Amino acid sequence: MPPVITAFATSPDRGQGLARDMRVRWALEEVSQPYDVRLLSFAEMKEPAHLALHPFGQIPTYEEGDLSLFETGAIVLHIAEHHAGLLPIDAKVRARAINWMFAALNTVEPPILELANAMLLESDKPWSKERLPLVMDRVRDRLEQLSAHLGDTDWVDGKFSAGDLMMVHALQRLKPSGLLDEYPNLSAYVARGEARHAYMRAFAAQLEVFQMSEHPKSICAQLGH
Ligand code: GTB
Repeated sequence: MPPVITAFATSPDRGQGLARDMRVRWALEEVSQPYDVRLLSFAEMKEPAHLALHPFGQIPTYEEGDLSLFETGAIVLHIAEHHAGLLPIDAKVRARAINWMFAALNTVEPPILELANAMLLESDKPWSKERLPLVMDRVRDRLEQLSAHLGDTDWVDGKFSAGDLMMVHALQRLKPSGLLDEYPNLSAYVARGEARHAYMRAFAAQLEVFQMSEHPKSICAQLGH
């Protein structure tokens, strides 16, 4: 039985790859593992059956036999540890790749999420205009540092790894802000991630869910299901 992940039945980004099941789909595609998807409405995410899998009522989750995981960092690490392709064999290089997964999640992503919240949820607040530049500068600090580290290399530490997967996905969230364009090597880094075949397969699968929810009949006909 393939693992089962959960995802939005109707993603707010209209299936554009920003919801976090994308990380898990991408990781599974990188290691060529098939998977099934259970789609959830927002209401179903807060019901006891899902809360038993994810105490915070979010997607994605990952079920494999009697193992059930939540948090994309833990899920992608689990996949990478059990299948070749996302973590180097050499113990020290492997540890450094995991180091970059944590850097993506704990150091780079938090100010990016703060900015997304500021732009999406706080723009009507009287203090929003004054606060936004501060939040943007906190993101710039991290981008400056990451850009300096990356220089003209393709990936953060040698070959593509789970560290790059998490980093690229965290950075993608910045696209509407325009901040990524201020760092051409980071824009190119994200584009390199998006050009990977595994990424494209994961993206297409996520987009298909949204299209099916909008136009179930015409998409089914196109896909021949
Ligand atoms: N730390 C957790 C992880 O990495 O797994 C965070 C999981 C998470 O934030 N899940 C979100 C969720 O379930 C979906 S991905 N939210 C519903 C809730 O909390 O009630 C976050 C997300 C949602 C929508 C967009 N978008 O539309 O652009 C982008 C990202």
